Amino acid sequence: MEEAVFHFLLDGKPVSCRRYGCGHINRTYLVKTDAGRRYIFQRINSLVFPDIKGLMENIAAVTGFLAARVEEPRGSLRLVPALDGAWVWVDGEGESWRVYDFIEDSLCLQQPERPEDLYESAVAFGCFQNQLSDFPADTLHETIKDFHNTPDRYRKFHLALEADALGRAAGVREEIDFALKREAAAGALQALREDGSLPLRVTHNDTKLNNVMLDAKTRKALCVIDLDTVMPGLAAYDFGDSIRFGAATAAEDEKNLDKMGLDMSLYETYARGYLHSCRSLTALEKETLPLGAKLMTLECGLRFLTDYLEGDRYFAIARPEHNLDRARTQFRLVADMEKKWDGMRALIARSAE
Ligand code: ADP
Ligand code: GN1
Ligand code: MG
Repeated sequence: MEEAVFHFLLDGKPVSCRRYGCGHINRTYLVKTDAGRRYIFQRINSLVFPDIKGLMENIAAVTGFLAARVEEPRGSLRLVPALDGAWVWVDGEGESWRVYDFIEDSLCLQQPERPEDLYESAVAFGCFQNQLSDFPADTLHETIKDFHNTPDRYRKFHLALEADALGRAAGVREEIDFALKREAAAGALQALREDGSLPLRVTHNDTKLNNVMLDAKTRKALCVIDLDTVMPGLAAYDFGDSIRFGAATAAEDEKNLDKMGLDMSLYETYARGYLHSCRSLTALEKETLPLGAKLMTLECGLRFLTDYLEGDRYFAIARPEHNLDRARTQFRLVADMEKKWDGMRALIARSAE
């Protein structure tokens, strides 16, 4: 890290550096300079993202496109070039680093502190999708192949289950059965994608509340961050992942499962903000939004469970059964969505009128 700070075109000399944020994937640092400027340094996770060149081309193209369209300077992430003009600098261990301007006077929340926070995140993601509706989606690299291809996530789950490398399967039979019971219906979105019924959009694919910056004073949406997974995808992925994270009544790794469920009022709040700011959706896209919520939650639980079976190689963990706890909350949330299914669909149908 000490070395990375000297390889980018910063305003001033670096005077401090510390770990920052709580993402699961990259290693993030906050760097300050003697000119009073702040920067976000990130070591990109090369296990998760094998094609860093393609990933950075996506981010440079999307941030360049957005920066030319938004007036507020904090309205888009801004990359800072390395001394040689490239967007990444590779350290002695072969790890890639990139730098963004720090988005000042902003907030990044792990959980909504009030419903308006979630509404604003919906506005941020809705605007993001709308602003990119004339961006050529097919020019983007698929930075993680089959990222939200739920049947393919099941295929990987089955491989992990058969291998059972750490002998953990016997202890999580209930969770395994929960996932298997839902496998047959889990391919619905992928089928609509493959038969062309749903348009391919530029999607963010990781639309958690903590990937949105809000203005610290007004608490209005500023911009969307964490663009590593920007790829061609379905609107339902982005809507769904936001609901999974933001309209849940408990944190993703809550141990007390009784606290976990879908907050219908937050669901309504997010849907309102999203549909209001993203006007370009087709009727079928709108209809598939609740399905996106259910399938993104199921898929995420399946990914956590797969990682638990494989020995926690993908998601960063802070305690031994962290991924299992995460899988359990996600499955509990799916079960609650199943109970509230008719209401979830009716609400979208009403909001879309
Ligand atoms: P990860 O993929 O690991 O989640 P993120 O890109 O989301 O990485 O960054 C992790 C955290 O760092 C964010 O949740 C946010 O708090 C903070 N962060 C990232 N980029 C910026 C930025 N440009 N300005 C201010 N904070 C940022
Ligand atoms: C990861 O990077 P972060 O923490 O925003 C993951 C998402 C999961 C999420 C679960 C590239 O997101 O897909 O939904 O954790 N990102 C990647 O919290 O796999
Ligand atoms: Mg993030």
